Amino acid sequence: MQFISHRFPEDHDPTIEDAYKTQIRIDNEAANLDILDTAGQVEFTAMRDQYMRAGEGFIISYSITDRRSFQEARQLKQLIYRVRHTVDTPLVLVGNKSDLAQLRQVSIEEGKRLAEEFQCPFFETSAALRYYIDEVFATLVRQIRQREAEACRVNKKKSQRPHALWTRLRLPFHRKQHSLQ
Ligand SMILES: Nc1nc2c(ncn2[C@@H]2O[C@H](COP(=O)(O)OP(=O)(O)OP(=O)(O)O)[C@@H](O)[C@H]2O)c(=O)[nH]1
Ligand SMILES: [Mg+2]
Repeated sequence: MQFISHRFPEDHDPTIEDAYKTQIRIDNEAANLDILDTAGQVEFTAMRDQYMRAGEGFIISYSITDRRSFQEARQLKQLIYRVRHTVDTPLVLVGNKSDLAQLRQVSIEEGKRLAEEFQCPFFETSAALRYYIDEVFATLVRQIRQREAEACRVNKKKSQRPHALWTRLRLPFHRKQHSLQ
């Protein structure tokens, strides 16, 4: 909500599933975002496999004041891996509630280490104070774009390969034909 509408509801209204659409410019290029705010509570996680399969990128966020949520971040990453069968998924790890330093249970170093393990960018944010909120989304969009560009390069190479192989296969015939003339 801070990202989309600069609002911060103080109460905890457990999410079942909320969807938001917005358009922003990142690195001078328009990005149409379809954001799915998913449920943290287990009783609302029925759709988890579907959104993990369909999502182009993920923000996994825990609360720095709640060690259990940090452990759940690792479980979520494993679930995403199990559903998608690839480690190559655009991802940003977020430790939220950085304004509540006096209640901290998870250090910045632990967050950074987990992000290294995940091989993804890491931010400590405060949704309450709107710290690093835009940066998280911009970073995720960059990750998605990077992955798309890589996929394009691989596909291009693949589509060129049969031709190259065919040329190589025909080469001896060409030579023979020439030598016969
Ligand atoms: N101080 C502080 N409180 C926060 C921050 N972010 C969220 N909260 C509070 O933490 C509680 C839970 O926030 P939610 O955004 O509902 O958490 P959630 O992870 O979406 O919860 P589920 O929808 O049940 O998964 C609310 O009371 C928020 O006001 C923050 O950055 N700082
Ligand atoms: Mg929620």
